[in-house]
Amino acid sequence: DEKYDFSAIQDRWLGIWDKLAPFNTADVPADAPRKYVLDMFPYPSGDLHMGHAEAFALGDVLARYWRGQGFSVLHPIGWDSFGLPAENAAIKRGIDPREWTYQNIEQQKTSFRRYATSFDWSREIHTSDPEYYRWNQWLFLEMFNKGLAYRKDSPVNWCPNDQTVLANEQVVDGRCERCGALVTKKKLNQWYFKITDYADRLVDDLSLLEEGWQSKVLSMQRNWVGRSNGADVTFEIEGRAEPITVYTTRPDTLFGATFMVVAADADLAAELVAEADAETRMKFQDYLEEVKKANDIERQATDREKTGLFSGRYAINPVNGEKLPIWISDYVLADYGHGAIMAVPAHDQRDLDFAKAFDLPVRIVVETEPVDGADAVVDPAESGIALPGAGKMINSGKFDGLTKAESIPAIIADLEERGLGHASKNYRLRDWLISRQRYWGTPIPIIHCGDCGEVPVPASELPVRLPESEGLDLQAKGASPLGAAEDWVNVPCPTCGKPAKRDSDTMDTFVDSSWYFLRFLSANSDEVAFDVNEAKKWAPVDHYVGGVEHAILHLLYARFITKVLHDLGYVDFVEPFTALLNQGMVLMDGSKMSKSKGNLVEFAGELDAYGADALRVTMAFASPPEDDIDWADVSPAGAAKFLARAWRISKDVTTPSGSIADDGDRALRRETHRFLADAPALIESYKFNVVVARLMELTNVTRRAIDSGPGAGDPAVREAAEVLATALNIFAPFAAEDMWSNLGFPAPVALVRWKDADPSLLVADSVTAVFQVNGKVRDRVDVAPDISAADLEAIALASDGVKRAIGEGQIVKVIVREPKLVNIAIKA
Ligand code: ANZ
Ligand code: ZN
Repeated sequence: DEKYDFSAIQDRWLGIWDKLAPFNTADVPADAPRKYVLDMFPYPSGDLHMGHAEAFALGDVLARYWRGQGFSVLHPIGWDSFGLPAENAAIKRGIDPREWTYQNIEQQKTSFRRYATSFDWSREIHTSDPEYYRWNQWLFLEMFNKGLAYRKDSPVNWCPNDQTVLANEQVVDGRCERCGALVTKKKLNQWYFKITDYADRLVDDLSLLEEGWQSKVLSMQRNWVGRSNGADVTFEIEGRAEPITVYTTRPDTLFGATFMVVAADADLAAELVAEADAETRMKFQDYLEEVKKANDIERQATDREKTGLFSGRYAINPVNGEKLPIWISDYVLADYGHGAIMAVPAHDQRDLDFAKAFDLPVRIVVETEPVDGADAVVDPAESGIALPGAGKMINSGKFDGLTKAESIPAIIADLEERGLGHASKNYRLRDWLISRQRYWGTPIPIIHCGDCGEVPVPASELPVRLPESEGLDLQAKGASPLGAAEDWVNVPCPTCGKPAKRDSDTMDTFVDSSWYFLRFLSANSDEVAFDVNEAKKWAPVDHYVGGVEHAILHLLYARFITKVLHDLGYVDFVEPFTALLNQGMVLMDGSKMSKSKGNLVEFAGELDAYGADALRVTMAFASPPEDDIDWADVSPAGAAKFLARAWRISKDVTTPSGSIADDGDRALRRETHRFLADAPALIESYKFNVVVARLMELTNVTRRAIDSGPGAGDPAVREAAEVLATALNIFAPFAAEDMWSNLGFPAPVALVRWKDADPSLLVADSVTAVFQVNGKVRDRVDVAPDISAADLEAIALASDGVKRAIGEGQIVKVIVREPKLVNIAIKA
């Protein structure tokens, strides 16, 4: 007997698929049913790893499934090939980042091919190709012209190790996301995208994604934008013409303000102490130095010891005219709200901690119920615990007795009347810093002219190509390496012709990935970034598959740029990804795999050992896709065994193709059609592991039918084998293709439409009806459960056992309880 040989099967079908190119989607008519299935494209930083193996297996399941349902499926692939990892690796090895990058792309391509991912290779993109990044430059200029790209001087997160600016999102617990170095602050003139203009829409449009995205990811997006509602309140300052404005979410606590706090690094702080005594000024300078060492997260930590100093100045509370000392501290952030707060220690924990540290007064202004059976509310000044303050207002003059919900609008109206405040919103979200002082990225298409300022590179001169890296110091300290490319950087001003300089920064690679899903639609066009009609046809993406580590950054930027493109009239939708599948991680012995831990499972090694099919089945079968997979607990060898069993069935079938399944064994047919009926909903709700289990079951019952049932020649066996092949194609494309060929059909099985479930086969097949004559059982017959009373009576009367029992007797009455009983009363 021929044995299941996965590696021979792989070799055979790879060659045939290369010739057929079955997954190219060039000429799909606009009215064909379509799906766009996309995996987050990989960084080419080495070969594919087990994380890729999982994500791309799951994405491919969806792509192949929809093809099997008769859809045209766009399933493209590309590489996110600019960026720091590639550049650092290249520096380490002393070779050109370009060379290193494209070598890795080749390696990953080879692995993808072996993994049988069903991509449309004709649409392959690399973000580091000028054919791609020229459209980053186009996008930048579109945004520049709309006022959505601008430069400003600002303190930026600086990685002293990578010598580059980092976006807030790239700082994790105060450290560089890439290399782990402690991040410091530095002032630089930088390019920004004005994502804050879209803050409300980035929150509000999340409601469009409630069906397709995990609620966890939705709330991460919401929190990142961090919208809050409150009021701006103006406080006069003694001896200063300019008042201070503060942002508060609790204007109802205004009467409880007992001091003010200004962020130590806000300009206002320096200004306030400028006229203080020499000692205060000295103390302030020392303090400021200390503050600069901490990042925003540390500064706001509730368990951080409160530090600060008195500025020597006072503010006036607008509601009661009280004098409030103005303090300076780091727990207030310079770039949130107005960089200053009114402190309400009774009802805000950080303010209370500060008040206790510096012996400042505490005044309760919102009634609170005693908790846990206590007799009375404990004074926060004593307990050290701020009161939540959701009750009625007290100690608040004419507002006493109002609830929180009543008082907030009442106080805001009162302030507004007196010109001292108004309702306001605030966001945690900051504009997107896109400048990078690195080589391996998209050059910013701006020319700086002494006379004309920032001049866009004319569209006809795009792309601004990245100069060769040779001769450039890729590790130039604190400045972009491109600045030293004399021939490249010195150009005439496009407007006035005078000597001018190119901008030497490159773009954050999150710009590249913010719109790449649209580039696939016109991957080979040198006329447009993407064709508007193709976008209408294919986009938004129906299934986007990728790691939850991108739940904030990449998705937020892609959502933002999609809205920008919508407003510019290029796309007719506002959200790029209708449904999002965030796969879990592949772990080893309960922990993350890594070289340093010595628990790294290499994708290539597993591929050699078990083959693509067994790996893919393992990935799908291990757990629901959102859960982590522990590679120590799964069995690719078991998956291979299952595939061998399924494949063997296709070899054993003896009926010719085209034999009529209707004549086949009903029990087996029922199993087959139950699978066909259940699988779509299971796959569409990402229960891939259940579908694999069902295929294993179907394989087993088919084997039993061959060995100890109606036998290999029953048409129902052929039907089951055909369904196994078409369905297995989504998990195990090589084995499925070979099975399909064994069953006598031409390749590729991947484009064969799944058989529809026959509803008549889905009901319980039969029940046993009992026929009695004068209360004595005379016969038993299997009948359809939905048999009619008349049919059942007719069958009963025709039964030999019943006929014998009646003999010459006279029927007086027939009682039919379909489908289970017929009782016939006779007179002898
Ligand atoms: C008085 C008050 C009383 C406050 C109270 C809270 C509770 P979110 O929801 O995050 O927007 N705040 C304002 N600007 C700040 C800054 N630059 N740095 C640190 N804290 C700042 O938080 C808004 C609240 O955070 C504001 O409301 C303010 O404290 C504080 F019982 O004002 B609140
Ligand atoms: Zn000029």
